[in-house]
Amino acid sequence: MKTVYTCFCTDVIHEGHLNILREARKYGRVVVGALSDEALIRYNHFPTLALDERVRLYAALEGVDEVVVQDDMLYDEVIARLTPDYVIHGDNWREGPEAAIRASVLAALGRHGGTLVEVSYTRSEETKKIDRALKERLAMPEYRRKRLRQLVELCPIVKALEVHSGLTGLIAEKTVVEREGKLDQFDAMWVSSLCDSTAKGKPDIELVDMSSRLRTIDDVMEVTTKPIILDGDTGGLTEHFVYNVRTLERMGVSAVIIEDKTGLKKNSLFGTEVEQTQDSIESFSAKIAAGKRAQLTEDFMIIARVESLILERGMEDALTRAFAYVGAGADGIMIHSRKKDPSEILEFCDKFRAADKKTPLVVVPTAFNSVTEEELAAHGVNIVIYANQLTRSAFPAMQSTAVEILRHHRAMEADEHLMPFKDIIRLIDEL
Ligand code: SPV
Ligand code: MG
Repeated sequence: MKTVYTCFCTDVIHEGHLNILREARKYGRVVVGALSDEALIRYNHFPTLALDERVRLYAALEGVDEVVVQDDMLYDEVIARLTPDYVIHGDNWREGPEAAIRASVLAALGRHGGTLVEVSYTRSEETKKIDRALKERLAMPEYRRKRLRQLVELCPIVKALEVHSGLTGLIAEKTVVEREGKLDQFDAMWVSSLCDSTAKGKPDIELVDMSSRLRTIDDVMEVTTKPIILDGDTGGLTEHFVYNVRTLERMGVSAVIIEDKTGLKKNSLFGTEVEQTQDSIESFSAKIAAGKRAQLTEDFMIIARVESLILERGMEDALTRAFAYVGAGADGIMIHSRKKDPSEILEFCDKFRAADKKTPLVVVPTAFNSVTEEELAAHGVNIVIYANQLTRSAFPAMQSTAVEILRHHRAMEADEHLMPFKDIIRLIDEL
């Protein structure tokens, strides 16, 4: 009896999967791989069913003889273990980032003389509807809100990208790259005060009010499913912060990061070039504790941002504050620096981790941008935020287009740098 292997990475079975199984049975005994949570997150979506539920779902399907767990997005290990005579897959992976996975499957099958069978990919109205329903479920507040905590548990490091509009949200949601044969994508989104303000042509001094920030979040939420971390500036007055925590939680935001500054907040990247006042440990701890008391779910995170290194108050002050804020109930610590050299950030992380193994650590490597995600993870960092790169890349591109049009009194010269409109439209989902 020949063995046929196929890997499923879905929480919902539709006609397309049943079609693959029907075809598979023609070749022999059918083994279905259930892709692990970690691999699924990188590959296409956050699971809405636990791995054991997915295994049971697949095992109950007619024509499935065995279900195994596939731990890696690449099939090498599973193919070496099972040496299937056939691997069967939809033909939709011949192009795009998935083509690299297909190539590695062909190579792995070649090692023992196995064959790849491709069936025409089913894309009916019904399967589209099911895919959409699955995506919409991921966007619901009760699913989205808890996802940041889940990702911190599952991923070596959670990667967040700055967003400030529906369009930038779509970029964070949909950008997938192939690297070393595997697919990669962002896990979460950061609604930056700097970029949200900049998009409105305003300075980053808590001038853009919470109603407007919520409007931005809602625009992003409308078209995405990934979890959202809000840059909550100083959190404002404690009496206001508690209401905002409730609102954010209800909307499905996963975390707010508040910084220990008081008075007129200025952007941290100015450091000591401008006057900035750090809050007292007591006052900021009271704000964190009040926020935690206001929360209704276990999901939402209030992350405390320590500004001691930005304000040149020293490592000891940074650590003392971090431990105090955790004591006050903070669900995570963000440590910030504007030095190009990452060593003070890494020193903080090592010293913090020596005493606290669990509380999530967040960093924003804008200045110290040479540090890699792997290095950060090795020093105990859980979340890395790319806080402003989308805005900083879009602005010069738009400005040079404006200059080109003015120079040439027409748009033709600018056009060669522009994305065709049909490509932009393809980003946008239709219901
Ligand atoms: C932001 O993105 O608004 C931040 C990070 O707060 S930073 O600009 O580096 O202070
Ligand atoms: Mg900010």
